[in-house]
Amino acid sequence: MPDTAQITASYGRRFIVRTPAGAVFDATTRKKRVDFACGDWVRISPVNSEQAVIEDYLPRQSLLYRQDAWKTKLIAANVDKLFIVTAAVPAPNELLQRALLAAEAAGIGAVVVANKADLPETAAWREKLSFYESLGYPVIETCALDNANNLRPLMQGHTNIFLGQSGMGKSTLTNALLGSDAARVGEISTALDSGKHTTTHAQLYDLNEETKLIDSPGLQEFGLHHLDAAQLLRYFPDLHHLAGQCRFHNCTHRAEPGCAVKSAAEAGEIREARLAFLQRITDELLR
Ligand SMILES: Nc1nc2c(ncn2[C@@H]2O[C@H](COP(=O)(O)OP(=O)(O)O)[C@@H](O)[C@H]2O)c(=O)[nH]1
Ligand SMILES: [Mg+2]
Ligand SMILES: [Zn+2]
Repeated sequence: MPDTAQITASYGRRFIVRTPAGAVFDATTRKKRVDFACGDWVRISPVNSEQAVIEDYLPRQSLLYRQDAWKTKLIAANVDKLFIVTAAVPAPNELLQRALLAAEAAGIGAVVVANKADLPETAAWREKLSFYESLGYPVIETCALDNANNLRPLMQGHTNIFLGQSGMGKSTLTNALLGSDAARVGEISTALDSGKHTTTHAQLYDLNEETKLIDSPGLQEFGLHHLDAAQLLRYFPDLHHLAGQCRFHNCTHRAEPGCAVKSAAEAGEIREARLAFLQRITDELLR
């Protein structure tokens, strides 16, 4: 008789699952293809008091994933708040913008964390992040080395996830919130090495009875192949109003006549950098 349980850790093909009563099992799947993610509620068949087999997953409230031209990688299921952890050091890449698109597409609320507020480089980064604040995303500054208490009110009652590049401080923030060293922290210098000291799998923690937090491995890439190029504008709060306004349904927003986005850019109504980002993602999806 199958029981239900939640996946609290996913190691590729092996999982840790926990029942509502608190029983924990080491679990494998029957199928070769693994389509379960940390946060999934699943039906399990216990094999003994320590091991179980995952039969199936229950309907998901949300699914966060990324996809490149070849494969799909599940990030987490049933998350309803995404905290994108950024810092001035190491150098931020395009991941923030991509993760925001993925959050919009998945219908998940997003918060931008500006960690390492203690570093002098943070001043310039703060300025860059003000753009995202103007789009309506909360931008919260933290210094994980002190505490992360200003994140607590935003997390309360939600299933939250920390997502971001390696070395931004996701695991340090997790530990600050848990008041323990449960999550493995990597030194900046080794964060991009073999992964020995960095987070290698997604892990779900309880902050309190109603509040969960998933710490995830650093992402170098965030493929968005699961998004539809024609729908892309809807996921940009600053370009949203231009959705459906281009003459061509499959407009690449480069040289087409009647491109509403190009017109808005020429009129100085939208940022050049955002147009360039939109063009890049559109090309990627149409390729
Ligand atoms: N100066 C400073 N360093 C931090 C802060 N938060 C984390 N770090 C350091 O950044 C490095 C990477 O942290 P880690 O939590 O492993 O990052 P993750 O890869 O995002 O999980 C470690 O050396 C941390 O001590 C912070 O607020 N300020
Ligand atoms: Mg980590
Ligand atoms: Zn266009």
